[in-house]
Amino acid sequence: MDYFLSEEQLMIKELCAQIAQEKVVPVRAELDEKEEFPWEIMKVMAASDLFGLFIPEEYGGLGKGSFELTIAVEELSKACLGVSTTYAANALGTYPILLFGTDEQKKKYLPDIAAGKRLVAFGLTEANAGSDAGGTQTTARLEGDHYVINGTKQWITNGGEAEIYTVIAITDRSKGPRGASAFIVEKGTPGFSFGKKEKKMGIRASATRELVFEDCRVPKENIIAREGMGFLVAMKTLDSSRVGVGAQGLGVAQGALDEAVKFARQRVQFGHPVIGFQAIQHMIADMATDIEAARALVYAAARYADSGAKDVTKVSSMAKLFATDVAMCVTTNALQVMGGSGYMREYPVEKMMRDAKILQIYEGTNQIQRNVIAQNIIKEAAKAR
Ligand code: COS
Repeated sequence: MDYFLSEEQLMIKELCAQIAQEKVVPVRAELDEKEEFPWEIMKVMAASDLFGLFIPEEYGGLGKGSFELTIAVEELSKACLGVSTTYAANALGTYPILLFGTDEQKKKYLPDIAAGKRLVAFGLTEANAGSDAGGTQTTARLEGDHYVINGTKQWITNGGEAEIYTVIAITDRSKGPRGASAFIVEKGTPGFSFGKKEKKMGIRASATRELVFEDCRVPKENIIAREGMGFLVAMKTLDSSRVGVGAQGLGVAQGALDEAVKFARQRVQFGHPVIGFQAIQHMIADMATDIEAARALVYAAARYADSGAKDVTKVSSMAKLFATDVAMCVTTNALQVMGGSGYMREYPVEKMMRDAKILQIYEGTNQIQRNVIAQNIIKEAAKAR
């Protein structure tokens, strides 16, 4: 289908497709096997200005939006979700500064982020605060000109590799979610260290670590927005970022379908290429239809977000939910089309299936997305009455 991309958007798509083919595809299996962080690919993306896509020009970026980021993430995800997670999580970590930062904070951090000089990570999740993001235990206490942060964040994408961290901590426990605040913490700040790198089922090129804060003193000007706005910062950040997770689902699904079609055209059984069998054709037709529906929804959600609409929560959750469920279904069925070959590491589809699973879990499980969608429908119905 033609989504009427502008010339500039087509250029971004082609550039990312080229990086994916030339730089990602040749090394993705090795990065997965060795659990190696894709620094070389990140350098290529930085040199191509791709880290600045969604950052305003006045802060050194290209001044584009969610839609352009979606296209970039989709193309990278066709090749490797470990690589695209590294890139997309950088945007996730940047949104708190972009959406709520002061001009000084933006001037201080965004140009380096846009240039890809400093990678970013978002620190929300904790051992006992996963789906229940309001259950944050990490604390930040104001002492003179500094906040003193104590606590541990868990499963943080880009942890250890990133230079800049946007972190949610409680400044007033008596206020529940309204007692959370958001902070910028730089790598190297005394009292801030990292746990071991997690061993994962998929997206093994991406780094996942604990962030450990032990009397970590950050200047009080590093608070994002005001005390008590941390939960809102986190929710608005996720509203913006979940469209990108949808784009990841879309990309990996398309990548898996392309592999399955290529395989089925050359695999001969009973004297015919298996693509000639209706059982295979129907699976391919279903996969392609699901992917197109996911693309239409993800692109519409990204364009809606770029229109300046305030109420993006429901549609970004829908895009994440639908496209990532499609990703799990399509990668599983693509592997099935390829039979025993699909299960082997010689082909990329088993990795795509392992990688796809996280999309239904991170940035809010798909069960949480359904809660968010339903809550918003209930609110809309109450308003309409
Ligand atoms: N935008 C603006 N405000 C929002 C919001 C959003 N997207 N989501 C919630 N809020 C507001 C609510 O309106 C409410 O405000 P009031 O106190 O004025 O009524 C406040 O925030 C608390 O909201 P709620 O009561 O819905 O919070 P819950 O503790 O029930 O949690 C969910 C809400 C489950 C949606 C939230 O915790 C969540 O998104 N969890 C998943 C977290 C996640 O994605 N983790 C992955 C980590 S990042 S990889």
